[in-house]
Amino acid sequence: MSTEPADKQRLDPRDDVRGRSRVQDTPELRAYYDELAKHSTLAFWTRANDIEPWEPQTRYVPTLWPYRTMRDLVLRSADLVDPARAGRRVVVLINDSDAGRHYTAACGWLFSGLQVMRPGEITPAHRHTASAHRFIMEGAGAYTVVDGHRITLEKHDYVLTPNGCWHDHGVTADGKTSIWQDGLDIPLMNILETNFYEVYPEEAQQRQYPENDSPRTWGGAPGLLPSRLEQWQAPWSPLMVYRWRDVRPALVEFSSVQKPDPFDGHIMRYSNPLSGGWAMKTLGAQMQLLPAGFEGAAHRHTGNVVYNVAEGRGYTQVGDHRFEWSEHDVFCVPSWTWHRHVNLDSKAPAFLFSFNDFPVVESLGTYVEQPEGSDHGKSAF
Ligand code: GTQ
Ligand code: FE2
Repeated sequence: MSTEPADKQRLDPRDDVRGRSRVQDTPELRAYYDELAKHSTLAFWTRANDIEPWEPQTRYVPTLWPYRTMRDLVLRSADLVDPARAGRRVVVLINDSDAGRHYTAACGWLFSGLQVMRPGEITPAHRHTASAHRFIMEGAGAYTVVDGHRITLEKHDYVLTPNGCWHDHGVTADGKTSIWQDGLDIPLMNILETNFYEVYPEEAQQRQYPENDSPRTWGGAPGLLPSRLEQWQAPWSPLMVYRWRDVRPALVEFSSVQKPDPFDGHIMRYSNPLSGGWAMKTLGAQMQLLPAGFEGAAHRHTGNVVYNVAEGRGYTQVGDHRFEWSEHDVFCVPSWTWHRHVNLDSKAPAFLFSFNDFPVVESLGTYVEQPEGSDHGKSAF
């Protein structure tokens, strides 16, 4: 978005049409603009073409966080600060743009960070308006307690911490140093100015239910739901953890009978089993399998996505950037940016975990997708 004064703005030839702002500057107008500014106003036509772009203009840039570098940095934080003092010991992934630095965002209104916990450590219990979810990257013995539900966490499990739920996490004394990726809608909650925060009266919650009661109740077998339990009231998924030991074979089975999507290979969402929709209202997540040698076609869509490579090696072209990736590299695709995925392994599939703001974009009716070489979706209408 240009911050140049109106008199310096150059008219884009595309804007020299009826319905766009194309007012020529004059000394009288300039004096008028100065007067308006003194009264907390401005002339719409000096700003219109910027704030009503022909198509979405992202302020974020494609950014890669290679795990080779990130892992060392995250482990160093464990030597430097105690999670009880830090609140949460997290290295935040900042989009390489002014917007990323300003909003503490990985991409769009998505916050992301890498959290490390050593055996015996805990993150003190708290809650906030922001929703959170996590993808476990390495370690053993990690757990989280969400509103009294204790959930054990293993590598590549995906777990929810919905908005307003008390949560604390830790690694058991006999576990191993654990690293996971957090995703939150913190920038969105702050831009909406709806973000509250509270500390729990004790350092950690007492477990109020049997261990892993959420997956044991709601995730025993695909499609099998409890008949006689009270209907779930909350607007988020009652299934709070999605196990890699279930998710990986599900994608392999899916890919054995379906044609791959030209852009995303075989892609499945972590859904609310009661609705089939996204598991939370603001944050979505998916896992995709790129078949051996897969060369995806390019497309772009509204909505922001942050990826974490679960398995394999390949590259993703995002705008002008070619991000070569292998396990646990993180990268982002900003809204309306062309991208395509390639699996460089000719024998083995690759798996990409990703999270996104699609639930927000879809619920507002503003999801638009355009395949490369097509006019379809060139505008939202
Ligand atoms: O673990 O509860 O990366 O509240 C940022 C904010 C993690 C958490 C983050 C959080 C958490
Ligand atoms: Fe939190």
